[in-house]
Amino acid sequence: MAKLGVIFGDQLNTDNSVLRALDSSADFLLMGELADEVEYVQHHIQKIVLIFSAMRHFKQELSDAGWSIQYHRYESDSKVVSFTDLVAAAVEEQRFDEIVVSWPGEYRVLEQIRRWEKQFDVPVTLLPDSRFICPLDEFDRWAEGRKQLRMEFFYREMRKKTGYLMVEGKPVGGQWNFDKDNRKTWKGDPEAPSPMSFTPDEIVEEVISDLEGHVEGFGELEGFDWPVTRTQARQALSHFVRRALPNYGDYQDAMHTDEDYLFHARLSSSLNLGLLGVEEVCDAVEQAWKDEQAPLNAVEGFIRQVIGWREYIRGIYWREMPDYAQRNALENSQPLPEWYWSGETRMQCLRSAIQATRRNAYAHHIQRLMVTGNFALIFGVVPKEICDWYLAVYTDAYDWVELPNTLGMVMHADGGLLASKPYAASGKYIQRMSNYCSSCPYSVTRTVGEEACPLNSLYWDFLIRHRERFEANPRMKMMYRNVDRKDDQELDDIQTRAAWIRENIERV
Ligand code: DLZ
Repeated sequence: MAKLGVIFGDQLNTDNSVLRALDSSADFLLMGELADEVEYVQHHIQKIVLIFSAMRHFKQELSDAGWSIQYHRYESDSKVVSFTDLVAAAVEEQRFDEIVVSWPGEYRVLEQIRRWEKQFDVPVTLLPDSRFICPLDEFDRWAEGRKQLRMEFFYREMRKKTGYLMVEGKPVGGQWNFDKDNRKTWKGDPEAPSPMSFTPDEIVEEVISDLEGHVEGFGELEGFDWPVTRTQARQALSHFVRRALPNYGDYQDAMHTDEDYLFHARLSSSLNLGLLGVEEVCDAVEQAWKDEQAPLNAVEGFIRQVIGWREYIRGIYWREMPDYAQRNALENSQPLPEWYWSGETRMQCLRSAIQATRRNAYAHHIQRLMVTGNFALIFGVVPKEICDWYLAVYTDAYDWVELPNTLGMVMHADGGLLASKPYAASGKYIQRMSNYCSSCPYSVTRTVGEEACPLNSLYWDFLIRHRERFEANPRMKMMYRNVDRKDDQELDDIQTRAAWIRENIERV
């Protein structure tokens, strides 16, 4: 009897373990565009169009390669709305002796899969997700017995394991991490290259027309130019390596109102869809360093994000779920401001980052961490609300990557499991790293009063509110010394201003 393999929409890698385990001449594949997946958060419309377009292309490639594949297209009135419905319809039509899937990207999907064996009376085999280089049991072995799970130590293990930027067992350049060299501000020079842009092909146009009038989504569709095939993703990779990588490190943390991407790769959507693999991306980047086309700080910074941070975040997700999603260590209670969806706030940094997100379904890491993230942290947004926002608005966001990044790194809601201190900052940081403040109606040099930058009072208020938790943290001693320099009147005024902002957040 034949086997049934399910290919998830974010696992479009040609080395998908389902494809390796099945026989194209005897077995069947199943893929589906599903209402439940479209609706569980209000995804950016570009994210939905990207996933469906990439899925349809992949389906075509599999058919051309001789696979028998059943593909369910999105229909607003279809009774097949979930992965379980999709499998139910397939096993009703034909008997299979095994259902084979690769480990999904989201816990809620894993919960569905775990019910299938009983529900359909067919054995289910769950294979490792081959889009990652660190298997989950290897991550667990690394994490076992450690009090703190610091990325830096995990990253070193991955460097040793892969051999990237290693010579005779030692890191090249005598250091593991060149992050300190990656904090330059950008003032228009060197010129920032545009990321590679892909004109929507017939399949993309067809997806757009299928969704029209049925799925609204968040943000703008106009300007959709994402790579939707592996061939396009590889072109985007070489474009990045040639044009942006040489300056990627220096300006990694810079932000500017005129440039949405600066020197960032914009490859995360392709990596997280399986269109690009970890090794091919890191090989290309390392080669640029060997060819003296890109400096070590850029190459190391990039490789760290891919074999360090990305793998580490995934390990944390699967180790800590499901209760991780419920954590709220700072006991936040503020709802997410409405303007996170519209971008209609007077604060230039947030306005710029959110409007770019509406346009592009993308923001780079420092906009995510230090603008939209920092505000949510110091304002005290309920973690679930900000996590759902991050999950919705970016083309690269799936629960495995978004949840630990937002709940742990941005919101410190896991109590410090992932980050040794909260990344709280005042307007001063934004001023240093961007040109946002020069066109903002608020004054970054003021903390209280109507015209004062809201981030300033919220920052001090955050430190005051959480003093008990953070004052003994060695990495925050300096911050509390600065709090202690303020007199009672000043502290009072700060808290009054912060309380006003909380009460009037939709007008800020
Ligand atoms: C995010 C998403 C969306 C919007 N739509 C689909 C879909 O229709 N079909 C699908 O297979 N996957 C979709 N995804 C990704 C899933 O939500 C989910 O993250 C992964 O499939 C689990 O690996």
